[in-house]
Parts: sequence; structure tokens; C-alpha cells
Amino acid sequence: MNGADSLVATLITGGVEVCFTNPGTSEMHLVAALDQRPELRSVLTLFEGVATAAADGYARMSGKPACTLLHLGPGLANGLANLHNASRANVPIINIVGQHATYHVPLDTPLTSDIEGIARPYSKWLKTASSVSLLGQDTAAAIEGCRTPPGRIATLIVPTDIAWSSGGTVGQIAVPPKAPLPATATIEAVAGKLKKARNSALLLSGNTLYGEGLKTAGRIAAGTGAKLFAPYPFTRLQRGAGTPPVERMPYVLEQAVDLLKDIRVLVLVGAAPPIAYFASPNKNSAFTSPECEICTLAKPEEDCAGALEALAAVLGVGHTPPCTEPPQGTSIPTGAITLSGIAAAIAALLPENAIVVDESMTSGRGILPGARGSAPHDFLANTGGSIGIALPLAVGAAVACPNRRVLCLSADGSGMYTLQALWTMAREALNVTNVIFANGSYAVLKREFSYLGVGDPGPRARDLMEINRPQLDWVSLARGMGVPARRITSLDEYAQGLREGFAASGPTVIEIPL
Ligand SMILES: Cc1ncc(C[n+]2csc(CCOP(=O)(O)OP(=O)(O)O)c2C)c(N)n1
Repeated sequence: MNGADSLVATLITGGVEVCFTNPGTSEMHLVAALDQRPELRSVLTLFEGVATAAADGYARMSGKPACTLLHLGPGLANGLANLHNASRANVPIINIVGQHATYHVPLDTPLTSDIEGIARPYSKWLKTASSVSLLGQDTAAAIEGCRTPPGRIATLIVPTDIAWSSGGTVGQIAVPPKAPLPATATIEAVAGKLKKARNSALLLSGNTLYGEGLKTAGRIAAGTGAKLFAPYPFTRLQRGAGTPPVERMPYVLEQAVDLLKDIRVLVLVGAAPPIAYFASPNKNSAFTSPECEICTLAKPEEDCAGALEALAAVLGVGHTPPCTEPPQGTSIPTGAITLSGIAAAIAALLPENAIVVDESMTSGRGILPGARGSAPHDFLANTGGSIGIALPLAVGAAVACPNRRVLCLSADGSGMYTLQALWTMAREALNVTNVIFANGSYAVLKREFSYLGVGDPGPRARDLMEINRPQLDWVSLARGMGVPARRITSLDEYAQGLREGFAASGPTVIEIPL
């Protein structure tokens, strides 16, 4: 067995089922090894930023790591922005990057670069393989590394001569470490504060925003009156009728401050204290009032869902029925296109168990609150603020959950970063209904410009925030990548487009001119 075969065999032994890739010459032996093992599904992407976000979406929905396979330093560099988002999402990813042959690196040929230097900021585990006999074990260590709670990016750099040499062995994978519970004293102290506080809230993150963790949070909310919040940048949030109501922190500082103004005890469960994305002159960046006490129940690397269970037991609410959203009767809006109508149509038509991937930016602020009583669904958001995540995140979510419908909401500016994801959706026949909010503008930047007190933008500044010259034609762009598309002119057509998209086999695109 050569090194490449040992790497792929170890991935398969470790339960890795998907590889999102854009390979090159230095990865050809790894491609040959993947060719021999169809049980590890290889998914081609046309840009590395699609591969890294797809691996993120897959991990968010499956709870398992996918691997990437990227070409040298430049391929990795193309994937970094969405690797940044993935690192903020605390998901497990095995990021495999090819390298020149060990004896070729010193020759400094055109594609040579400092791959470790490029990978380091986003890799909690990082290694360049140094011998074929150890490559299988390095791969096993990468799998263990990425599964270290709460989930990490493990980058394994593979020199091509190590991949092609014989003498590889399959690595032995240790049982992944369990996330530890916080100290009992911490849990009891938080329980004491919650019992005493008049206005309290839990700021949830990680695995407390879905499944059993969220149910337990719902019990605590029902038993103590504490509110449940999610940070604006969350990884996965379960929503809809029958799930505990969780309010997302608004992006806009003033709205977030207003939401939290009466909270006197804020308990962090795997979350960081809520702070504005950016500083503004003469404004405090914190969302909480100075009278609010912020205390930590669990850090991200601890067992957050377990900590909530322990907290519920101390509070005596372990069997209290969780508070839940009532089902919402919604009618399907008709007539002229409005943002509220778009949100209402989604709320009414969302299929049971759908996955909503959201990067609708300024156009979609009403969609998440509007769908609170819809059919149960999961919502995935941008965790790192690097735009261009939604379309490829939807690829990964659809690969992870072939029996669920994916609704991908993307603003036009954000969508243009990684629109090649549409080609992968078509090629893999992924059931993704894509909605593009075509406002022809970087609307959020216009708001930020005036908010930061820069004054009124002049013609050249305005020109840097308009993307309608020339006009983007998403219908042609989508069709050019094999995805059926339509531009709607009314809410009636929009509802029809959603219905058709949810029933289609394979992806569709709806462009909404705004
Ligand atoms: C990788 C990256 N580049 C640039 C930015 C800065 N940025 C933030 S929002 C934005 C424009 C967003 O426009 P669009 O996605 O069309 O949404 P809209 O604001 O129009 O609703 C830009 C360029 C960013 N956040 N990430």
C-alpha cells in the first residue's frame, strides 16, 4: 500500500464519508487512491472556498467531519475565508493539502509557498507528513485532532513523494475525547444566580441550540422564566413549532442593546459575551447593560448540553415540560414584491424538516423571526462574518442530509463570491432551492457608512457600494451552470417558485429583483 492509499483507508476507518476537493498535480496519487474507494464520496468544487464551506455545512448537519483535498498553498489560500467561518463555527474538518515532493520544495518552483504558515491561523491541529510509514498514523491523529471538542480544523499537509511511496499502513484511531462537564461549583453558582435574578437569560451556542440541549434549555426557561438567546453568528439553530423559542441577537448594536436592556443575569452556555462586530466612534461595543452580570456556565470546549442538564437538575426543573413555540397559521401573500411578503411566504411554505441556510443580509432580516412557528426546521448562519458562505454551505448540508430539503437564501453580493457552488449542486443533483436577493447593492455597507459618521457618500464612494453596473443576471448565471432558474415579478410567482423548488429533484434558483 502506498502512502495515499494508507491515508484514504485511514479516513474510511475513521468514518469519513465525503471529500470536497479541487485537486492538482501534487494530489494525483491521492486522487488515484480515492478512485479505488468509492465509499469515500469525492465531490468536485470549482473553487476552494466552495470546498471549505461545503465541509463546514456537512459537519454542521451530520456532526461528522468531511475532508477537503486542496492544491498546495494557493489552493489552501483560496479556501481560507470559508475556513475562517468554519473555525468560528467550531466544526470538525480534516483539511488535506498537497505539497511538492520533499526534495522538490528547496528548488522553489512556481507553486512553492509556506503552506504551514498559510494554514496555521485556522488550524488547531497542523502537521506536514514526514514519512510514508507514519502517514496513516498522522491521518488518524488528524481525525482525533478535528474531533477534539468542540470541533476543530485539522490540517494535514502531504508531500507528494510520501503519497506515492510504498510502505503505508492504516492508522489506529483513538476514541475521540469527551467534552468535560464544568465543575459542580460552577453549575451550583449559576443556579443560585438564576434563582435570585428577576430578569435572566441564557445565551446558547453549539449543541444547546438544537436537539436535547435545546429541549433542556426550554425546561430551564419554563421553570425559571429565563429568556433564551442565540448569538447573531450561530452554527445551527433548531426552529419552528414545538421547539423552545430562542431569540437571535440583532446585528445592529442599538437593537441588541434594547433587547438586553433589562437583563440582569446573562448566563453564557458555550457562547462569548455579546459584542458588536465592529467598533463605532463614541459607542460602547457591549450589548449588555452595565448592571448586567455575565457568568459562564460552560465554555465551548466543555459539554454544554450536559452542563444544561446538570443545571436543570440543580434547579429542580429536569422534568418540567419545555416551553415551545405554538404553530403559526400563515397565509401565502400575493401581489407586489415586499421583504415582509417574501418572509411570510417562506414561513408558510417551508417543508417539514427543511434546512435553511441564510446569508440574505439586509433583505432577509425578517425571515428568521417570521418562521418561528413554521414547520420544524434547522437554520444555519454565517459564523465568521466572511461573506460568500451560503451557497457552498448549502452544498454541504444537502450532501449530509439527502432526505431533507435545503432552502438557501443569499444576497447577490455575498452570492457572487462562491457562485460556482451552483455547478456542484447541479452535478450532484442536490435538492437545494436557492433564493437570490438581487438588490444590486452592498446595502449593508451603505448603512455602515452613515452609521460610522463618515458623512454622505460622494459619487466615488457610492460607486464602491453599488453592484448594478453592469446588472448581474442570476438567471443566466445559474442556467450557465446547469441550474434551472427564474426571475420573479410578484409574490405569487415567488410562492410558485418556492413550491416548484421544494418539489424539484435537483437545485433551482429564484432571483428576486429588489
Ligand atoms: C470576505 C469578505 N469581504 C468583504 C466583506 C465586507 N462586506 C460586508 S457586507 C458586504 C456587502 C454585502 O452585500 P450583499 O451580500 O449584496 O448584501 P446586502 O448588504 O446588499 O444586503 C461586504 C462587501 C466581508 N464581510 N467579507
